[in-house]
Amino acid sequence: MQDSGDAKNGAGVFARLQKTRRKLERGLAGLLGGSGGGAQLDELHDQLLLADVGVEASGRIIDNLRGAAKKQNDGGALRGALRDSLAEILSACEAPAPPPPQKLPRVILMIGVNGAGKTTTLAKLARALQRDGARVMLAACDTFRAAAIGQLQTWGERLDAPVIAQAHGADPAAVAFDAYAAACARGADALLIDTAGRQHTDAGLMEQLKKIRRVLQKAGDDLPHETLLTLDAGTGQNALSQVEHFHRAFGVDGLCVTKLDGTAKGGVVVALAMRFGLPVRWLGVGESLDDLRPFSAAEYAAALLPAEGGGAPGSKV
Ligand SMILES: Nc1nc2c(ncn2[C@@H]2O[C@H](COP(=O)(O)OP(=O)(O)OP(=O)(O)O)[C@@H](O)[C@H]2O)c(=O)[nH]1
Ligand SMILES: [Mg+2]
Repeated sequence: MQDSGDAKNGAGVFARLQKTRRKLERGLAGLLGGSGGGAQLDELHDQLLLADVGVEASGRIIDNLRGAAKKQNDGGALRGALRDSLAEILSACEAPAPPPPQKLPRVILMIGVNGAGKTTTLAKLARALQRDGARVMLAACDTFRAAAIGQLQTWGERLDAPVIAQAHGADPAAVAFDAYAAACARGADALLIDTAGRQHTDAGLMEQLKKIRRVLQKAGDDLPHETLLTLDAGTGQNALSQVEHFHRAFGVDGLCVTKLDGTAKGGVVVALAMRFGLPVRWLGVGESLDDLRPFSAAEYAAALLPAEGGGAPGSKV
């Protein structure tokens, strides 16, 4: 799948992660200029926690750095070792794109708590697929919130993609089934299914999602081909409990982490990598259709902590 122009120009994740990067840099400035001694490492540990990197990942990073500091104890080496350590943890989230399904359309189910960015990410993903030449259809299975159907229809108009919808309050599983039939009949390459958001602890939401899946599976055992959980990076460590709940109660194939442009909590992706190692498929870096980036561990680590001098590294980010 192609990247957007912004990312190609080298201003992708790197440019949009500036709030998190600034916070990390401010916290680390004194330390990274120093010798990497014990007290400095304790201070660094605190700063990593403040950047939402999480307890487990911060502990692992400090252990790695303690080893590195014994061999080479200047600030530049410490900085490089810290970035390598972030990249190593983040690499748990890198996964190849899922293989093409046996039968088109590819069906992607978007799930997540309310306001996480599911619908916006679905629209961005539709745009990315279209850019690769796919004919995309959308299914309005959030029949819970009154305005949700109209919101998806507006995206559909902008994308010039058909939207299959029923009335507010209709059975989401019935909408999904109809949408799949329509997508098959019209020869669509991809069907993106929008769902309702509620608190992840809401048993009714999980039952509704399971019913959507059960009904889809009447048409094909492997449906949906991909279930993507959307997480708002700004929720910080709460994102971990969202993943835990959704993964246990429903099953998740990959993560979309949104709103990275507006938060200093971008370190949460490191915490997610350490705890779950689930593929991070997409990053949301703004509200417009082109503000979606594929995830790369090395690029993300370099965006969090660039080489000294701070400019965008020679990579794509
Ligand atoms: N800055 C920024 N805003 C985003 C991003 N993704 C989504 N948003 C905004 O977040 C808000 C909620 O997004 P939605 O896509 O409606 O979220 P949702 O999960 O579908 O919400 P519900 O349908 O209520 O469950 C909207 O105002 C979006 O424009 C992002 O990557 N960056
Ligand atoms: Mg929505």
